[in-house]
Amino acid sequence: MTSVLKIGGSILTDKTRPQCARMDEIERLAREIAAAASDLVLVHGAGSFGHAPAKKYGLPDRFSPEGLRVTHQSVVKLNRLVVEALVEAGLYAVPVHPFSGVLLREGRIEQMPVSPIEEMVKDGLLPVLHGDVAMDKTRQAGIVSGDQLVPYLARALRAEVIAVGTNVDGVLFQGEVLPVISREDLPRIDAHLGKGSGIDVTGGMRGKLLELLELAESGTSSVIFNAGIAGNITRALSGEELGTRVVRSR
Ligand code: IP8
Repeated sequence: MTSVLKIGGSILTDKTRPQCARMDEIERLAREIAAAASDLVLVHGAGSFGHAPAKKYGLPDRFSPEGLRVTHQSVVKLNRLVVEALVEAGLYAVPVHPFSGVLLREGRIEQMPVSPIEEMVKDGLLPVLHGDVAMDKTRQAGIVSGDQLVPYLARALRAEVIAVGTNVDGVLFQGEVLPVISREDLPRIDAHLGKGSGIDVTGGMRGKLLELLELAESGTSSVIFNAGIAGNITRALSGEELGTRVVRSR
């Protein structure tokens, strides 16, 4: 049974300060994953390593080879910190950089090599992907958010546990966590969906939710939970109910 876990950049970094990693949180997440992980693909957000340079260079709206290079190199730095912490926690974590293999069309993933990732998981490795820049067939420059990678990987790997860790308790509506949400609830809650803290070029909670609602419509449910609370990552990976479950509409 394969699991896909995403940890948001707001947990791993201070999104208000460029290239500011929260090492204590990265190490905690590594320990929690080590306590629960088997057959796992990890995706992490870019946090201030990605969103700050992307905004500086006007990505993805403006094509800038220098912007692509600088932003990619910056997110690779965060990925290295995450991978090293996971290795330190005893896992066979390996980096997988989307920029090297993803091709977008109109901002959506058109191509991505998933077979190597499948083999890594089968053979006990832990592939660690991240939000990244990517080439776009129609728009030249693009950004591939971890939130778009999650449903793509979940479908391709037929994952059974899909968990998206953020810095809030789930999808909030009028101060309360919605335990379950489907596409039918969207019109009612849309105006209340947070944009997230700090600089975010990929849509915060709304962007995340839209991706997962689409995945749910194809029959695969997922959970959005607070990864900032100790123990929650292990709980989510064990399939425990917490946060908001995103399900298919009735
Ligand atoms: O933090 C964004 O990825 P995300 C990637 O997963 C860049 O949305 C380069 C800003």
